[in-house]
Amino acid sequence: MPADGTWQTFRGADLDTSSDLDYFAFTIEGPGTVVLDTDARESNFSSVDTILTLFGPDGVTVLNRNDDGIDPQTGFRGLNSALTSRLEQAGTYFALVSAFGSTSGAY
Ligand SMILES: [Ca+2]
Ligand SMILES: [Ca+2]
Ligand SMILES: [Ca+2]
Repeated sequence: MPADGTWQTFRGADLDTSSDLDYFAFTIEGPGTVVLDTDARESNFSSVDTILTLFGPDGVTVLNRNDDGIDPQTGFRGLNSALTSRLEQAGTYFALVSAFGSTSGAY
């Protein structure tokens, strides 16, 4: 997940129910671009329809949000969310993965 060419992959993440909220924290040491994506449908993990929300270091400010995106690695287009954000300040940021509607499952 973190910026500057480092891919970090979380495997086995799961929205157990449609109201589950999964938070991921990551820290950057300077300005950079962060790329986030979910692979539920692309990788046939499940049919969950993900939503990604990126929060600033205060954990409250929404910096970016995506429901249906384009995978930055593969170009896969669908209900999996993906987003790219330029972050100007060092700090710990938070990404939230949640489910659209009544879907749930691994992503
Ligand atoms: Ca979960
Ligand atoms: Ca979606
Ligand atoms: Ca991907």
